[in-house]
Amino acid sequence: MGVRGNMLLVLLILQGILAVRNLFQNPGLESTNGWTCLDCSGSLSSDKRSGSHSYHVTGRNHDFSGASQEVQVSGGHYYYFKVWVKIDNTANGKWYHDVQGQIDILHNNGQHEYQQVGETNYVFPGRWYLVGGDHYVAGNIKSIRFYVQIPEAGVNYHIDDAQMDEVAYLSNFANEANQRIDNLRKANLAISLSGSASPSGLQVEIQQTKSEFGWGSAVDANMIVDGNKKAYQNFFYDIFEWAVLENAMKWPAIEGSKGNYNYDTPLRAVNSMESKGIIMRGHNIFWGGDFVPNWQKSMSGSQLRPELEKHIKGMVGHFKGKFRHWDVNNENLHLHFYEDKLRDQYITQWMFRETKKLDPSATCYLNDYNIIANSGSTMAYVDQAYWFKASGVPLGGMGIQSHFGAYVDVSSVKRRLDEIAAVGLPVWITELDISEPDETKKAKKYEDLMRLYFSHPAVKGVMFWGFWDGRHWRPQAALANGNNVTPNAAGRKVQELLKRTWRTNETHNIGHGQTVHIRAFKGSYKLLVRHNGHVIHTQNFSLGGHGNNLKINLSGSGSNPHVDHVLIG
Ligand code: 9MR
Repeated sequence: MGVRGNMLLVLLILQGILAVRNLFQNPGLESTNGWTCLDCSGSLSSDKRSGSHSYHVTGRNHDFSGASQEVQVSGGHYYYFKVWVKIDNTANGKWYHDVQGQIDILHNNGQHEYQQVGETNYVFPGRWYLVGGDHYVAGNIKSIRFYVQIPEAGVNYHIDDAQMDEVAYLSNFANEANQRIDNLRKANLAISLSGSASPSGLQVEIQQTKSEFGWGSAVDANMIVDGNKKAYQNFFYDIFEWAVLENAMKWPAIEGSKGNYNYDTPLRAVNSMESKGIIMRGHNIFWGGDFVPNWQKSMSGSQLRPELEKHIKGMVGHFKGKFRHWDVNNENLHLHFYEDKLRDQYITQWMFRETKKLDPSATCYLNDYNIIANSGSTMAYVDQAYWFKASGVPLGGMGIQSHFGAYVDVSSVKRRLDEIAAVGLPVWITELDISEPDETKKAKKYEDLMRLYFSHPAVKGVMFWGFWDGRHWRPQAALANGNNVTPNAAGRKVQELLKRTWRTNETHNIGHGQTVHIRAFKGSYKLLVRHNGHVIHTQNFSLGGHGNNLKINLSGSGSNPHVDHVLIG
């Protein structure tokens, strides 16, 4: 085989590795082959998302009536299902619909099990939306049928560009993740020594003072400044560099009764943490559902509108410049209080634009749940982000809450994260907790998820949603317990990872003309130069993606050297 033949072979092998096999038959919907309309009529339509056709579903009599395909799977694996859906019309009394990816699992014993793989719950007629998610298929099954469900009968829809594949099982997860961590989170540092003096007994030490990757926690605005809560504060400041106030900035806390404001509580906490070098996220300006202030619940849309404007100005006005991120309209994928009251599907986009206008240095984040702890809303979240981007909304990042129960499976979590990362925006894990009563298991699960997040190129930071069982919305998820805020096994593991495993603190002997090479975690550092144990120089430097060279220039005499300067860069 010639050079060209070899190259072709390499290309073919690479393609085989990179291409995700599509397990749907006729996924492009250019014909009706393989697809069946269950309790409906299906036909080929020229209204397409790509190619020349889509599959049109009409005559739906039940919620389950819809486009479907029987698929081949084997038990003991996760599968991912995705499809683009466009609805034609709305049912009486509705102005948007919930579109669900469903599977009908036929067990060997003849029983059917119906499972939802994911839902996109804010779907308006006339636009293509992504729908789907993953499911773990247990053994003992005969067949599986995927279908697209809408709770209301009579809503017609199109589907196009379907994708189904097996979620890769990560048998070597920790090693692969550690390799990625080394590539992504570390850089090369060289420290060399030259100059007119050439003493012996020289040492260089680097101490990492900050991490480029953000590690933080939600805190209680009162406890973080309360003189009687030192143990709480010590635990926090010992390992975290980022904070978010858990509750004090929510609208009901800021304006519990109309016109009476409490900005003091959050401001006191924010100013105190700022003075200690903590970087903060702002959570949140708006939050729908039951989380709006009570006084708003009976208001009309036209009464509410000026309140929204006043609130956004008040919030951003009081905190401008203090937050790196704003959670603009918390959980808006699921909660549509303001959308419904104002009957305006674009109200969240308006909130983003206003926030960015008033606080240009802050990044505006979406923040939502059921994105990676399960796949209920993963595809809906991706879809929303594409929509915001295409509409020119100043969306700067995707916040993923990450509230886990005891079940943690890194393979499926990684796949969901990959789906989110495909949007191309920075990702923050905004509210990590794992509610697991067994302390040893909890430690391992936190370690796995932290390693997964730290090793993922799209993820820029992780916030824990609290750490102390005396102040945690799910005390079994806490990292520390009791009056002394004593770290439990999970807390000790988190301390170990953040203070030692994923930080660089090293001391090296160095001679004249020598260079010390260190592969170090990215972040901020302090350099100390010692002669016979005495510090003769300290200097701060930072280590980013391109690495760094520190050139120490010594003068003075062999017995009394001093550092002239350190050339950085
Ligand atoms: O942990 C928070 C809890 O103390 C509050 O009572 C509750 C209502 O304000 O909110 C909890 O935090 C939520 C966060 O703000 C948004 N995502 C889900 C969090 C847990 O419910």
